[in-house]
Amino acid sequence: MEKLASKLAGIKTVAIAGHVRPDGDCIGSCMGLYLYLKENELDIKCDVYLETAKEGFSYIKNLEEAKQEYDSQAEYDLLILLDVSSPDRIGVAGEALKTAKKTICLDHHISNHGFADENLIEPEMSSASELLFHLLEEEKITKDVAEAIYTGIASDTGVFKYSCTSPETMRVVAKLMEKGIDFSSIIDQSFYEKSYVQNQILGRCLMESIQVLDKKCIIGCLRKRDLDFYGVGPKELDGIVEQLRLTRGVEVAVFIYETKTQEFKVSLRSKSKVDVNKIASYFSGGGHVRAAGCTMQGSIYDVMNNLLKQIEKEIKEKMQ
Ligand SMILES: [Mn+2]
Repeated sequence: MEKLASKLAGIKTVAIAGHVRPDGDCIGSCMGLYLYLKENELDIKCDVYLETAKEGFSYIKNLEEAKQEYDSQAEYDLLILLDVSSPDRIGVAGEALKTAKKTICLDHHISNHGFADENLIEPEMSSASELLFHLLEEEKITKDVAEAIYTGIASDTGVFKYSCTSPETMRVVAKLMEKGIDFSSIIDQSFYEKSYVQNQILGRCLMESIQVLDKKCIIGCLRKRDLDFYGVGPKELDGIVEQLRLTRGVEVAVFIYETKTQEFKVSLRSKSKVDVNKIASYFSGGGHVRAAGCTMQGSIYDVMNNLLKQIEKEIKEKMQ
């Protein structure tokens, strides 16, 4: 693969940007590239834009330098977008797509149609971070850069277990490990660690969960009053549905939380057979075969009844 350096001739200013509500891959790839350019391209002035710096990623060097607001006076020779699948998903630096002299997009989403001047889209790769690795010169990747890229790969592969993890992903990961990174601590901090209240609300939801449909389906539900009691928002409910899914014998996991009176957000996961995208789509939501979601109106009893009818239909169809 042609290295990024070949695209930097004559470039004096670079803006790096990711997508709205940045995840681990977005933060890891943006910061990895930012640190790499700062360390190796001393003539280039570089800014990185990330909407929010999520808690848990504070070990990434210079993360505090990421800008959360776009300076409309700024002019860049080059805008590099990472993990951004469409123009409307560019976070704070959306304006730069029009004003930068040249734009490059590095991405791995199959849905990316190529909206930048130059587009490097590799849907076979686990993450934008894995793609970025191939564009950098390996010997110039320092431990700090390796930590950021490793974070991105670990995040998008669900710590190397999702089907997007390839043997090539693991070869890249091996090279990052050789840079001396503390991979155990990175995985703990960026992926598994929860705040105390997050653990409390997870426990509460698991404790009150119920198994239905011959124990093939598990449902966990949190009401608005529970969320208010613990003082948690939707962002802090990540991972609950995944824990429900890991219940032995369960095929479909459902996590429901109340957003306002008579309105519920529903997350669906399946293990190996049921197409939860089909179920979510029935209720005007969507997602993937094994992970999908929708918003539903009505009382909690209506929501559960309507959902369970569709889940039962799918389970009967796929599991008999
Ligand atoms: Mn990604």
